[in-house]
Amino acid sequence: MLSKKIEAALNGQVAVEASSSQAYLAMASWAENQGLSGTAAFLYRHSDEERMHMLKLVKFINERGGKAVIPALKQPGTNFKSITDIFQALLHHETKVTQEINGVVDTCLKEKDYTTHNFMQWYVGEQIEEEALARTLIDKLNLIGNDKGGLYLFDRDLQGMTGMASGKGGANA
Ligand code: OFO
Repeated sequence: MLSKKIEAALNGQVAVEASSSQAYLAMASWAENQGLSGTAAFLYRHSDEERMHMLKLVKFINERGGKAVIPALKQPGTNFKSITDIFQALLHHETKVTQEINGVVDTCLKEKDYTTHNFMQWYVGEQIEEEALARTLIDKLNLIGNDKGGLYLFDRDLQGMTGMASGKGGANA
């Protein structure tokens, strides 16, 4: 049985994951309208993964005797200057998500809820991968600069790349 504090912390994280999914959906749509179909495909997948992160929390809360709260969402940012701008915003967003996850983990330790602490470790691991991948993509974009050919190849590479979770966690974990 979840304590009220843990239930509230997990529901807070439900809202964070839902707004991440929404934010990446807006980025995917922007990329699609720019003709960056590989980037769009990558971001659509990433948005789906964030939704799965949210669902995983919803199910855990309900299974543990709590009540998951499905939140209302604010409209995400839609004005991006460039593809680099997108990935910088994504990294910035993920860094904030990591802080939120660390906050939940901290609450688990304070409440001595080791079951939820264990459950949250999956999210801790996921964040390491997501931040690392976002940094790698930003580094590549910085190397490419304004080279159109490089950008074309970058976009094509993203087409086949599985989402931020590199296919090992994500939807089915
Ligand atoms: Fe990108 O993060 Fe979910 O957890």
